[in-house]
Parts: sequence; C-alpha cells; structure tokens
Amino acid sequence: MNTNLSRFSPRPGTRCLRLAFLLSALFPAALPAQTPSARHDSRDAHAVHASRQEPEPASLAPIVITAPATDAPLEVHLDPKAPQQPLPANDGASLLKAIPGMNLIRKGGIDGDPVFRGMAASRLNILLDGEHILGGCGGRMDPPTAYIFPDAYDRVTLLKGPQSVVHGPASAGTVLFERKHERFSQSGWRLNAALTGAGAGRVDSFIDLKGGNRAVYAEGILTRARSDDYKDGKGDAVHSRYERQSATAILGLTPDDDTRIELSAIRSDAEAAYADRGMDGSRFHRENQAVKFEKGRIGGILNKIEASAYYNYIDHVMDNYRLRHGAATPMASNPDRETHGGRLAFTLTPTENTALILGGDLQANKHAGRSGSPRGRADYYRGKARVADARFENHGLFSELTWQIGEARRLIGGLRADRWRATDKRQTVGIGSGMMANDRPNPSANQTRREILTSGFIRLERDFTGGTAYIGLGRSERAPDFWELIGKEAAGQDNSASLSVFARLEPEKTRQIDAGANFQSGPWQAFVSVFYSRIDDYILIESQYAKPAAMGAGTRAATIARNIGATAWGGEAGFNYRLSPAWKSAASLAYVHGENGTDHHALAQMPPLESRLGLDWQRGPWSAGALLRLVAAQNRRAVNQGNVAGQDLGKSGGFAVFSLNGAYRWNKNIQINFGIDNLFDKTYAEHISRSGQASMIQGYEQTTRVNEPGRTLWIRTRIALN
Ligand SMILES: [Cu+2]
Repeated sequence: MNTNLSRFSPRPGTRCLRLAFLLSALFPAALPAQTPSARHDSRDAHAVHASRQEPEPASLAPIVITAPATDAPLEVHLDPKAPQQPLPANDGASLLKAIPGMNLIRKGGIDGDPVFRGMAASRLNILLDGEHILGGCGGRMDPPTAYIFPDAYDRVTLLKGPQSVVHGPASAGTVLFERKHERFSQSGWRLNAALTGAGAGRVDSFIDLKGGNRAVYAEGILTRARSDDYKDGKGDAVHSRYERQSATAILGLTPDDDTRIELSAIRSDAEAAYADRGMDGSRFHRENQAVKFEKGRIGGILNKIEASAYYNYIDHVMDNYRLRHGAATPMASNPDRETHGGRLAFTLTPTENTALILGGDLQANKHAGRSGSPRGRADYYRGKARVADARFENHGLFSELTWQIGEARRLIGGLRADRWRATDKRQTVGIGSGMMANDRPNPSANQTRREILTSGFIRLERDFTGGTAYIGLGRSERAPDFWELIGKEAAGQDNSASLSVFARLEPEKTRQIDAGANFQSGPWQAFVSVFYSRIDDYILIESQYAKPAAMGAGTRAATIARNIGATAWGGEAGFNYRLSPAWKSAASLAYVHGENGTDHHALAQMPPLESRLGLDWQRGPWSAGALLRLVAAQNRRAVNQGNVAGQDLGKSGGFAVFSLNGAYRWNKNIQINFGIDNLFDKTYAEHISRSGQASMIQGYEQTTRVNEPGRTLWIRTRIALN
C-alpha cells in the first residue's frame, strides 16, 4: 500500500464490513426496525407544490440503475449508493455518466471532467452538500467531482439549464451531491455498507454508521477504493490505477422536528495515474469543515431559515516519478487552494399559493503553488515557500418565486446578481518548454478585475393527467474561471502584452430556452427535454496557437483563451415500458449540436448522438438486466479547440457496448448485485476523451484517445440495517 495514503484510516471499510456481515448473520430479525420521522427536506423552490414526492426507497433499490428517474421537470435524480451499469469509477463524474446528456472527459481511471450537453467545467455548477469548492490543479487534474466519494452521499440531483438561481450562477446546469437528514423518532442506529470487487484488482468499500435519538445524532462515513490499471478491449493496459479514501464525521442537534444544527468534518486523500499527460496526481488531500443551521415552520410568512458556512482546503501534488518510470528530470508541482464560503436563505410564504426564497451566498478562494525536485534533492519542492498566484471572491444575492396558479399551473422565476472580483498575483509567466523555457514579466501582474453579473429565469409548468410540461427562458452570466484566466495567453503575435489573457476575457452570457414534459400512464413512463442556447462571449480555449518562439527564430505552440459567439441545441428523451409484471424495457436518447459562429464551424467538445436500450427482469428475490449503449460517429469537430478540460482531437467512430447484470436480494437488508460490463470486449474511446498519445509513458501503448475499459466483471454486496 502507498505510504501517503496509509497515514490515515488503514483499510477501514473492509474490516467494518466483516463485522457488519457477522452482525447481520447473528441477529437477522433482532434488529429494531426504526422509521425515521417522516418529515423530509423538500426542494425549497417547490415548497408549495406538495404533490411532488421524493423517491424514498423503504429498503434497497432492487435493480441496477440503467435509466435514472426524471420525476420533476428539468430535474434528474440518482441514488449514488445504488448499483449502476457500467460500474462507475469511484468518483462523482463517473457516477453522473448514467444520466442521459452527461458525458465524461476521460484522463485515466478517475477524476475525469463531467460534461452536460457538451458544456464542461464552470459551465456545470457542482455543489458538494451545498458547498462550492474548486480543485487545486492548474492542469485540471481535479474537477470538484474528484473530491466526491459517491458512497458518502445520499442523493444526486441534476437541474438542467439556467433554470435555477439559488445554488449559484448556472449556465448548462447544476449538480447537487447531498446527504439526507432525518430526525430519529426514538434512539436507534442505522448502518449502510457495501463491498465491491471488480476486474483490474478493484476493491471499493464503504461503511456509514449513524446513531442518535430525538435530540442528537452522530454519523461516521469511511470510504476506500483502489484499482490497478484497467485493460482496454485489446488487452492493453491503460495508465489509470488509483487509490483513494475519505473519512466524514457529522454531529447534529435536532431539538425539534423542524430545527437542525449540524457540524461536519471531512478528510480525504487520493493518488491517481493519468494516461493523457506527462504527470500523475500523487496527492489530492482535502480538509473540510462545515456548520449548518436549518429551522422550518417558523410561523407567519417566514417558513424556513437556512444558514451555512464552510472551510475547504486542497493540497495537490503532481509529479512524473511516483507512479511512472522513465522521466529524464524528476519534478513535482504542489499547488493548493483555500476556500471559505457561506450561504443564508429565507423561505417565505407570502400567500397560500406562493413561496419566495431570498438569500445570499459568498465564496472566496486563494490559490498558490510551488514546484521543484523530489525529496532528497537540493531543490526539494516541500522545502520552498508557496507563491500566491490568484485570488477570487464572489458575493451573490438571489430570489426565487414559485407561484401556484390554480390546481395545475405554476410560474417559477428567479433573479440573481453576483459581485465578482479576481486578482492576478503572478509576477512572471513561463513560456516555451524544455530547454527553450523562459520566464517573462506577467503583463497583468497584481491587476484586479471586478464584474457585476446578473442572471434570471422564468418558467411555466403545467400539470396534466399523468404528467407535467414546462417551458422556460433563462439568462446567465458566468465570470471567467481560474483555469481560463490564469495560465492562458491571449491571441496576438507579441511575447509581451498577449502573454496573459487575464484583463481581456469577457464574462460569458448564456440565453437559453428550455422545454419538455414528463408523462406516466399505465405501463408507460416517459420524458423529453429540449433546449436552444445562444452564448455570447463563449470562452473558447485553443491550443497549438502559433506565437514567436521565446528565444531565437521560429514559433512555439501557445494555449490561448478568447471570446466567441456560439449556439447550441439538443436534448434528451427516454421511456420505461412495463411489458409484464416481470419484464421492463427502457430506452433513452441524447443529442447536442454546437456551432462556433465566430469561426463558422462546429463548436468543439460536443459528444455525439447516443442511445441506451435496457431490458430488466425481476422475479422474487432475483433480477437481471441487459444494457446496450449505442454511440454514433462524430464528424463535427474543431481540432485543437475546446474548454479548460478537453480539446477536440478529430473525428471519432461510433460504437456499441453491451453489458449484463443480475441481482439477488437476500432480504430487505442484504443484496448482491453483479455484472459484466462490455461483454464483447469492445475496444473504444469516447469522442471527448483526452489524447492517449501526449504522455509517452514507458511500458504503455499510445492511443489516439484514452480507451475505455474492456470486459469487466464486478460484484457488489450491500447492507442496510436499521
Ligand atoms: Cu495536477
């Protein structure tokens, strides 16, 4: 085992799991059956829409998720603890892939960037239990989802489009990773645990133990996951191994049914090999503390108060010697990011038919870095002082109103204003590489930028027998993020003023129309959601941009950021159809089309048309399923253009991947799921995955894109006791 990781919680999950198995075998029926109090946090914006039910399984979900539920307009829910096919890697982005319209920019085994409708990074607003946290890596090794241990959460929600303002500015969508909180109705405890084994030496485990009484509760969650390099369909190893673990401790007070005060602390670390670049992540250390306060049913028009504050620290190391061999010059880079944030929101019910959320949120983060040689050398990186390179601050105010018009119609609207500030602390910028590397004065050193950003939306929802339809208009402004502003150059042929794009990038403005419907009748369940979006000042990242060499004659390849005009349209549709009491079929379709109006060609990083067909069978304690994923070729591309996470590499071919799964449910507390992903051992790569040729890692095959795993067998045992 890796020394870095063994420092805390050595193999916690597996030991506790054995204990859990033993307990359940000894006392199968003796365990007290407790139902937590029925009150449940409903989504605030829909407080007046009481008919909307949260999916609350009484016990374990029987079937592998092949098509997540879309039970409210524009919302998709996922149970992060339920088994999924294909078995997702142990991080947040891999988990999201099950949602139609979601894709992944693969870099290795974990830590890919999630993409929704072709929009990645800051265009997809990701919250970890209400917190906006950002990674430390300037090379985008750690999107926020790299710090998500799916088993430590209870619910994942995707809110499509700019149709929400209460969770921060959103353009393509918002993803909420949340824990559920229920007051104990009497003293008791609850245990959730799972052990997963899969090909490539993969072992995932988690244990979540919660105990308490009416007044107080405590919870501890330990997760651990490891995998060796997986093999693609041809049998070639992909440089992708990883190891990660997390520990979460929560202490809460529930003096009454409507009040909750909670303290939480999280520590996690990981290491991961990257197949797409010259370095690996050897440290993803996270420390997080948060406090939350919630009070509901206050009386009068004030219905609820929510307040929270958090601190997050990320210490990341990437190097070229710990997880690979053959680097001529061993070197490491050690950036860190410190984030403080908070939120205050009031839910008001001015009349019987209206709910109003008023609030504000703030976030401030500091980024710094240092780099050097491995331990034992004169230039050891840990012996150096960190040098600040950027500071960001954002203060937002929001209001969202839901107005129930009669029985069947709702009008929902929101407004948001953000005051954003960024400071470029870099004194120099490095240009060129290797022997030609050269430090130049940063043209935007110590500059501060300020912007006022506004966003808003309005949406009409109409219920009909068996379903809901909606149409919405939204607008949002997004400030350039750390990855766009810091470290990218501007267009131009000088090696002075254009070396920093910091002062030049305009905020991105999205105007979008969203429409769709959900429908349920007899054996049918269906959804459709479509969008059309016009993006002014879309921030495009372009690599291989020729600029004069740092020294002497010739050119060098720079990576620049610039604003363009863009449009995108597309959507998702799907259905479930119950053929008989035992058989159920499901299908989904997702498509997005993007156009770069400034350069008059395709917008880069657009995933191709994709369809999923599933068939599920269930009888008594047994269930089984088959999943066929069909992905079309993508000929629309813009080579060397993209976003901070990925760049287009060229056309890509289509593929079909077939997978099988089965489950046996021992009783309501214990369940075993198993499956074979990519049954026919197909060799394939996703269109938007990163290049497998850039890294030249000794002992590994170089591929156009980082290939997906070949045939993979897996088994997952899960226990839920209360
Ligand atoms: Cu990194």
